Amino acid sequence: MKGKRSLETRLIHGTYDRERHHGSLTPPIYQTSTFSFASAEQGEARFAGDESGYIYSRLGNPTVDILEKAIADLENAEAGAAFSSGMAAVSSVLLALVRSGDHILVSEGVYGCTYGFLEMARDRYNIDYDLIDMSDEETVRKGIRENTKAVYVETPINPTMKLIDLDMVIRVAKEKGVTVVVDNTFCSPYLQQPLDLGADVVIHSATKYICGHGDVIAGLAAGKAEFIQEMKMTTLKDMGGVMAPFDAWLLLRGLKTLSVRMDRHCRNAEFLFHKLKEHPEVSSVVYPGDPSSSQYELASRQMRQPGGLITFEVRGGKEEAQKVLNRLKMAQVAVSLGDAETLIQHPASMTHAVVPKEKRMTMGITEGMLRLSAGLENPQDIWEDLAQALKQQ
Ligand code: LCS
Repeated sequence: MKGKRSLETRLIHGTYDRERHHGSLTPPIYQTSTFSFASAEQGEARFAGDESGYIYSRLGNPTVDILEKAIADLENAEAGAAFSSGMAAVSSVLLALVRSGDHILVSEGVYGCTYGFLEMARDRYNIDYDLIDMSDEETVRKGIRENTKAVYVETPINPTMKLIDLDMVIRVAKEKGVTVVVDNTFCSPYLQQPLDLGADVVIHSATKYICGHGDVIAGLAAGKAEFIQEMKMTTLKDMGGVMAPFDAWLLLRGLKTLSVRMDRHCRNAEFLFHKLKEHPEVSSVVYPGDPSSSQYELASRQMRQPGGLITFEVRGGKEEAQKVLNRLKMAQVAVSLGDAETLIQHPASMTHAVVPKEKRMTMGITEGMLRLSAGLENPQDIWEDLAQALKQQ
């Protein structure tokens, strides 16, 4: 965006106004549930919306506001919203967009609990959805129905690392006037900026790269001010998945180092990709930075760097994949991603266990697949650990 400082600088200086907070270098934590009114009339005016000001921390909190302004700035959005988890962001955004009888078109492959939410919404609340392969323009066009209110996309997809061409999907959705929601968790605003490509809403599980230290569960969304405000006053306020002030503070701290952490995550992932690709016990590796892959051109166009995640297939299926996990000495066998520690998990039995096996197969989640989130350790140390775990098969 014109006139703005570079993203690396905005991650640090951002939109936080120190003068309003006694010059405090870091944002203060307003650890309060409620705000006192000077008078009964002031309370009435605040509730009526005739006077701006805080009321109750589920409706707004100054520390959380600082973070919401930061994510809006980083995603080049008009406004941002903070949630108690990434799933609170996913569910609050989608429920604010649809009504009973509506339809959501979804990329074939999403995080397991997003799939679980969509199933629940269909079974209990009459909100239909289709998972489709979004690699083909005509399939996307045909997938949009009269009652489609949102196109929901993850790219790269968790855990298969398949990419979706945002430019194409957004263009087709716009032809039909449908809102596009992009889950940008795997990239963070540092690697990919879907709103600049025309998407309407961007979502993050801020638990991941934005936090970066494995100590917070949180979600963020950014988009047009009108939509964000409407969501805040409905699904966010009334379902109540709001972020705690201390968590907002930890995320504001995490944001300052996002660019340096991401550079290192990406560098480590690239190093590990080359090693894994050559390893005889590894039958396939999916990584957006693989120059021999058909996704490479799209990755180079859409993402600033290929990211910190790699998915690979171990020869011998689930049994062998589990053996590899059990032999690791440093990398942690854990779900989540984007932390300082290298994390590795078995999607079929962990993050995507909720997805029925035949659906998992259509999504490309095989029994021998492992997903690795490259940490910030020395890459050679990570590889030595992985290599000793793979070698003994
Ligand atoms: N969207 C994506 C792409 C995710 O990967 C996750 C969590 C969520 C949304 C939900 O965020 P949360 O509520 O957990 O903050 N993904 C996880 C994963 O791959 N392993 O553990 C959690």
